[in-house]
Amino acid sequence: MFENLSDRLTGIFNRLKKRGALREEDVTAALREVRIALLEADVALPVVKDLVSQIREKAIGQEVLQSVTPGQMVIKIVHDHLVEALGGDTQDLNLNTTPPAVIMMVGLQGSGKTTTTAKLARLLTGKSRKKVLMASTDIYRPAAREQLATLGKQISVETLPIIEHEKPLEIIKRAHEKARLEGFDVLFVDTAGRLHIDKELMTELESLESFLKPAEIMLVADAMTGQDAVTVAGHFKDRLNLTGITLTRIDGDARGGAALSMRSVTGCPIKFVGVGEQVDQLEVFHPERIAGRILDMGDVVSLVEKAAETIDQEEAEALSKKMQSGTFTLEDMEKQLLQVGKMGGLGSLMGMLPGIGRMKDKINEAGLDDKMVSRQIAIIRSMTHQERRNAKILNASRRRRIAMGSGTTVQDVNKLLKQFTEMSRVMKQMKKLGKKGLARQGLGALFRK
Ligand SMILES: Nc1nc2c(ncn2[C@@H]2O[C@H](COP(=O)(O)OP(=O)(O)O)[C@@H](O)[C@H]2O)c(=O)[nH]1
Ligand SMILES: [Mg+2]
Repeated sequence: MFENLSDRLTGIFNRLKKRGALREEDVTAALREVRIALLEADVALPVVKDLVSQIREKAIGQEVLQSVTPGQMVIKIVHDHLVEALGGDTQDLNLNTTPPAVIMMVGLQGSGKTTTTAKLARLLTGKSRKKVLMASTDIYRPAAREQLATLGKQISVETLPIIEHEKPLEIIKRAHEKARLEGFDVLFVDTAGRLHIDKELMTELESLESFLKPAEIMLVADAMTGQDAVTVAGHFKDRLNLTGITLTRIDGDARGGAALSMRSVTGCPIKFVGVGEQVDQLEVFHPERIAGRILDMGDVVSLVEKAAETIDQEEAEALSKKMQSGTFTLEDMEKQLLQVGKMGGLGSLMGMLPGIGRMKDKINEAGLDDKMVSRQIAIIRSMTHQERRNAKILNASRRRRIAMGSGTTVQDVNKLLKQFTEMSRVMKQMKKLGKKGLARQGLGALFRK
């Protein structure tokens, strides 16, 4: 089997002794590997070309963070770019129209339209408590409409009664009328597919679209289709106003390249992924998961992220300004404590940062553990905004109230305030240390007794 991308990039960058900014020739060498990885993940060639040139522009000249290798840095840059290319945030169904909101499902035969229709209907009737009607216009495949009816029974969602010899346009007119008269919120139209794109089908779908004016036209595509995905998606996009994509069979061993291709060719967000045959096996699309799958790079991204957060230069700078103006508050301390949590707790933090690793003994001595961190956060959260901004007003009665509110003792509150004072003091001293040292030292101050 292939080595994964991290191994390959680490190999390339092992030759490098010097750290600092990523140089053009190193980036070029790395991107050769990235290109192969993308092609292996079944991303279509034109899409790969685009991605690689965009990534090159971003990577050259980037500073390599301390505590990660240049290879890891490149992977992080590639990963972030893929996430962006996949559409960044997750996206919901658009039901924002006069009811019934019509959701039209399109795609090749066997892509998973009927199954996905039922999955989405189940989602909407369940959590969102919508009144949902489903109708199938697949008059070509025997028993295609019965398949939807059976699924409907299974999930207790109504389907349009089947009338023999009705044409697709007649079916949807009847469905729309029923939905309107009987106060349905959402109408799913599960359309017919073909094994390949054909003119006749496209014309039919266009006429359905112009009658229904759907709030969503969801392209359902099989994640395993790889390269073909681009052509298919392109054709649908040319003829219909696609608004979203559901990628099915992501539970198979496809590496997710189809997702990138689809997204790039249609410009439509991927909204859901099918993760199995059962009606509950549908998930909201998460770009990071697919990006991770495409790059097959294990923990590298989270490692770099953690390192980046810890020595987040901007944050350190902001903090440094606060120090200088003497405005470090309990709110800032809470932010720092939350960061510890985000980084996977103290244990994983210590493994990652040499600066913290050295403090291990002190940490043990102080009896500092993850539980203590969440207790401290609870204490700060039990304070009023005024108190968080001005710790000086915390008199005995306020401290008693905070202890009660956070389920701790007054001793705990006192201890936290002592740490806060100590942190402020240490931070003032650290001012001269410069940006990089600051964030780390800020945390370090927590570990003093
Ligand atoms: N493993 C897996 N199978 C799926 C998924 N979605 C659909 N299928 C299966 O794919 C086959 C075709 O699905 P169907 O909904 O009938 O496709 P349609 O022709 O587009 O309506 C069925 O056997 C489904 O159970 C999925 O996300 N994962
Ligand atoms: Mg079907």
